[in-house]
Amino acid sequence: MSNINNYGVDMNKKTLTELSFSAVKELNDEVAGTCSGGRVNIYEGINFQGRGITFSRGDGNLVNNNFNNVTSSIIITGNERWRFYKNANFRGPFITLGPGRYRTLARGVNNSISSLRRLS
Ligand SMILES: [Ca+2]
Ligand SMILES: [Ca+2]
Repeated sequence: MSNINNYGVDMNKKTLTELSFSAVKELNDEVAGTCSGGRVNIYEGINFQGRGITFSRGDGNLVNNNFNNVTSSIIITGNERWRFYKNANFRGPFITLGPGRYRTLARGVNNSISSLRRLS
């Protein structure tokens, strides 16, 4: 599997044709259009409704963004996995999610995420 983030880092060594082909091959148009090294979008409502916020690395305390314990849906672009924690400072129970669109979150995760970080 190629790694979009690595392509970003190594972009100067590769041709634009190679980059475009890899991105389009592995991601749908919507995701590819917003992908530039991996992002997560979290939303306060299910089905990506309500307020949303985007991170490229993570956040150790979602209180800072007025987003504590409200996340109900998630979109992950790029090739990285992300880890979402029940407590601030990357503590407590967590779930790990790969690229994709998560319209709802499991009971116990929904409205409980307080910090998140990109893995690798
Ligand atoms: Ca919510
Ligand atoms: Ca929490």
